[in-house]
Amino acid sequence: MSDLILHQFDSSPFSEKVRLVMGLKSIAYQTVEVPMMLPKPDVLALTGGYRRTPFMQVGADIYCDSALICDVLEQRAPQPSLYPAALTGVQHVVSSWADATLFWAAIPYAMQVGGLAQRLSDAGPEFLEAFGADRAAMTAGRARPGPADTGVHLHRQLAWLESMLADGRPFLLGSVPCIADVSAAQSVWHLRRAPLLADLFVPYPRLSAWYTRVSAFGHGTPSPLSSADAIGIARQSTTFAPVQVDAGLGFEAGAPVVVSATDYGTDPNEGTLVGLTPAEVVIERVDERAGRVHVHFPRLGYQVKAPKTST
Ligand SMILES: N[C@@H](CCC(=O)N[C@@H](CS)C(=O)NCC(=O)O)C(=O)O
Repeated sequence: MSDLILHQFDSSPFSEKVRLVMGLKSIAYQTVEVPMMLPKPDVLALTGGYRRTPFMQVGADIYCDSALICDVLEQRAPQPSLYPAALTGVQHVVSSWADATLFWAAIPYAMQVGGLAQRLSDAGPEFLEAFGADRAAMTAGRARPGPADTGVHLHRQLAWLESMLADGRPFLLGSVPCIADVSAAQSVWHLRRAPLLADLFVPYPRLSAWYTRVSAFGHGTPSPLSSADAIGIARQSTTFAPVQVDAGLGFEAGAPVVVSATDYGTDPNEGTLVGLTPAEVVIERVDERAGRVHVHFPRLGYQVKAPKTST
């Protein structure tokens, strides 16, 4: 049985991004289905505060954010690479754009225009209301573009993707797939699930053919696991992935710190600093149920602060 545990939910686009990586790299893994909205007691037992989806667990190491999960999967299964050296870094730039700007056009468009809101309300009007309130709280402070905005935002970016494929290349950055493909594919996947958007991709034939190629990666080999069992696995683990605190990055090993995302879902994660490099920040915390865990975050997109002292 694989020791990789992906905590995800089926309709989550960022989970789909990671599932496609599992497929590309033919990885076997276990999956825990997490709730789509708060409360998430079993999630927080492992993360200590991070509520976003997905996150990945290896024993008592918890990896938050799809970007860091992809880095860990790349180390575990280097081929085919998500970051081919020949691309000289542009794959990271395109992936970051797709995970942020494209995603934040696709999500509201699918909800407002694509009928996903109606689909959620099929689960009961209270569900839609609770979901809306949960996401409003998670994204408090963000602008809320309406359908006229998101339609233009989305088509502009889909046209960019179509033009990237204009020379007949099979993947966004050339002849081989990379992280940019799975980052862009999660939004296309989400839009294609929207019941009222059947014709959305008609003006984008190259993009449609590209998506067929990317979705053919599949999802690797998942097998289900309960959240209680995942917490038990963390509790029983006594070893951690190697970590280091680099000099000159602002904090010393052993310092109490608070780590949080800088964009949305900025819930604080408090712990003792055990790892800090330009790539990741790692805190150690002890949970009543999960025991001693190391919670890893990417450094990009996350801030590290000293806890506020109460005086
Ligand atoms: N930067 C994060 C973004 C993750 C994200 O926005 N995930 C959505 C689901 S696709 C989420 O967390 N929704 C709220 C939730 O699951 O509680 C990543 O790359 O993993």
